[in-house]
Amino acid sequence: MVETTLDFAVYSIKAVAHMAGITEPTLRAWEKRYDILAPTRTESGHRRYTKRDIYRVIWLKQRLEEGMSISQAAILLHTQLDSALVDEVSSEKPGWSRSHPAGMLEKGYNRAGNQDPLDGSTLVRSPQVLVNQLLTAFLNYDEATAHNLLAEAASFYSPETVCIDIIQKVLCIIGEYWARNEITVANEHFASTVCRARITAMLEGLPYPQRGPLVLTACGPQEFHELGILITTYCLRRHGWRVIYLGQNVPAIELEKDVRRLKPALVVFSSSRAETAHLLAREVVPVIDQVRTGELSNLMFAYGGRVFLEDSSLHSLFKNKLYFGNDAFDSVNLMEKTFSGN
Ligand code: B12
Repeated sequence: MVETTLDFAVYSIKAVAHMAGITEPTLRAWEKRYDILAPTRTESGHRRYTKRDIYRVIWLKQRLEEGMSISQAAILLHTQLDSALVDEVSSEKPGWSRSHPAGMLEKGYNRAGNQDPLDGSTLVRSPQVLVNQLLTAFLNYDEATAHNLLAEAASFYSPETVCIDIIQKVLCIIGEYWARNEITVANEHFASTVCRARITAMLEGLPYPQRGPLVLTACGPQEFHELGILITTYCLRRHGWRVIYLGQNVPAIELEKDVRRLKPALVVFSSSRAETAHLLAREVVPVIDQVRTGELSNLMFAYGGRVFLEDSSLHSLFKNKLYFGNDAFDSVNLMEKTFSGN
């Protein structure tokens, strides 16, 4: 970390408590239990904090005011970039910015924004604040708030920001909670179902192209993580490609029937786990290779998904196949490249 004035340890516990608006015993308890602050000590043993520490404490306090528990907030704090955190806390209204990102404000579509009483402009929550508040809503099974926050995100931010900086980010944190046994699978389901509804709404807002090469998108055998491929479907359709999404856990034998019937130019699969990447390579790839005759002789196979970022050795299972990019939005460029000239 670059040392800046943010890192000068000059503030006493009394000063920090005063500036952050919490008591000294609370501050000491947070320090001891949640490993969030590591003040230096003077020769006489008194704690000395940095400005960065103060931002952290204020940020934590804001999360508690939104309904998060201190243990949840402390975990979340460890996933925050310090720079984003400082921006969020120190902006004139914490976590809000004057923003017109998706062009909706020009159309007068500002129902989700708050009016700034000083100049009447619209204030929009930053993506990071939306992530934090969505997380709280998911942990509390607060469906109405979660839907409203996602609707707000979709009104003000680009699809890329909604899908990657908000949905993917909050679900990644949900996954960490699940992995640490701090939430149930049902809670994970709840969060992904709400996000799925938003992605589906985005998809439904697009026209259905009638012409051009057909693309089939799907999750292979035993793969139930579908949001990534749904977003890929959205991206391709938004760029005018004809895409049919076949769903989760598509068995190779069923795929063969659909491929023979629909005669796509390309089939695209997503894998989130090594196990399903192996199944995809072992069961689906041979089917595609086998049907590639006659009218289907140019049929292509593409793959993607989070597991390939985690373990690049898995690419070797898909020799001569197309890797469609690290995130769903990459797929568009690869698609253009692959089919340019068609
Ligand atoms: C929601 C979720 C579920 C839901 C899925 C519901 C649904 N309808 O999709 C349910 C509850 C079913 C589930 C089940 C399981 N899950 Co789960 N799940 C998640 C979670 C929290 C979010 C996944 C998600 O939707 N992310 C949001 C999307 C948008 O992100 P994404 O998938 O990464 O996609 C992006 C990119 O990867 C890329 N991309 C994805 N696909 C494709 C395809 C192409 C072609 C391209 C170009 C790009 C691309 O583009 C997207 C946008 O950028 C993750 C945590 C995480 N870190 O992802 C765990 C996680 C993936 N699950 C995990 C596990 C272990 C499981 C289970 C085995 C156990 C369990 N939790 O019950 C089962 C297995 C089910 C199965 N057989 O598939 C682990 C996987 C660990 C590993 N490496 O093996 C994770 C990482 C949780 C963790 N931290 O341990 N899960």
